[in-house]
Amino acid sequence: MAERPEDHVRDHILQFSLGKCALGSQGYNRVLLQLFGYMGHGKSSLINSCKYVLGDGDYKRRAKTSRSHGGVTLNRKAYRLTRTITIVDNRGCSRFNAFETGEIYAQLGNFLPLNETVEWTNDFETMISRLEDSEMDPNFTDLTVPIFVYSVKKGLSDGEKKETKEFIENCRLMTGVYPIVVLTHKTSGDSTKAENDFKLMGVEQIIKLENYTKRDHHKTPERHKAVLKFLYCALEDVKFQMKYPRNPRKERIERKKFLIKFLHDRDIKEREDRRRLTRHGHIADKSAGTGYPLK
Ligand SMILES: Nc1nc2c(ncn2[C@@H]2O[C@H](COP(=O)(O)OP(=O)(O)OP(=O)(O)O)[C@@H](O)[C@H]2O)c(=O)[nH]1
Ligand SMILES: [Mg+2]
Repeated sequence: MAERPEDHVRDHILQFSLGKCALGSQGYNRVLLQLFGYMGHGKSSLINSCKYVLGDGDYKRRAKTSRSHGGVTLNRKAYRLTRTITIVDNRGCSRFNAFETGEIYAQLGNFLPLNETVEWTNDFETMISRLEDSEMDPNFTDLTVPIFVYSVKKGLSDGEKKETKEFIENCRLMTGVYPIVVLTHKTSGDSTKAENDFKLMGVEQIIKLENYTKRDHHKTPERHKAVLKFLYCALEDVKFQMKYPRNPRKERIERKKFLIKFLHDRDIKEREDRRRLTRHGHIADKSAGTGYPLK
């Protein structure tokens, strides 16, 4: 049977090695694709799609998916895609304000261990104590690419756009790369509008696709190509970053500084909000806070 162009892309992904980058591996030994997004937008399904497209076997639901509403994935779990690439599933967020995202920035900076149940917390002391714990076994060797998964079925409100823009900008500050946006449910909504919304937020790579699911995993060339394109783009991003000299240890320290400042500012704001609300006779509501950038 004649080789199809997508077979070359698949081989390229399967054989990708950091050692073959322009300046060698520079101390990294793994590419970590870390998924984020709202609950039920297709993060776990994207992992299953990647495994399906890169493997030779049947469709398997390796990462557990939800029926519809989301909130199914609670732990952060890593799945090995190739010798070099690992993809990380994550708990979906209900919002992307400062109170939800602190945990994500700690994950992006590789300050939290993989494959462990981690209680999400907003408490400043607990977060700082976790950062200190991470020094026991510091991770300098993972090169992280953030992936924001968004279903075009939903549509972003103005408030969500503002929060998401700040989140995306902070992801860049934490990892050095703009997140790649994967728009799922491509045929169930206005994907062009969603694409434009994310472009306006500064996102450079936007992949529109229809995930393979348990209910519908009939292989089609377009679906296959879109999933491969997503992985190919992530590796192109990695190759670009690796053209420049990097210092993983120094980068980790810079990220830690960002994170501590973010957590500190958030704590102060939370206390102020609480004081103000208590003064007015209301009970403070953490989820009512707005997002603010790391800078
Ligand atoms: N038609 C279609 N269905 C999808 C697509 N992506 C996900 N689904 C379905 O949407 C539902 C939610 O998908 P999940 O992959 O569980 O979403 P998630 O983001 O992991 O959800 P949480 O872990 O709960 O935050 C499941 O029923 C999937 O089968 C897609 O691109 N197209
Ligand atoms: Mg999930």
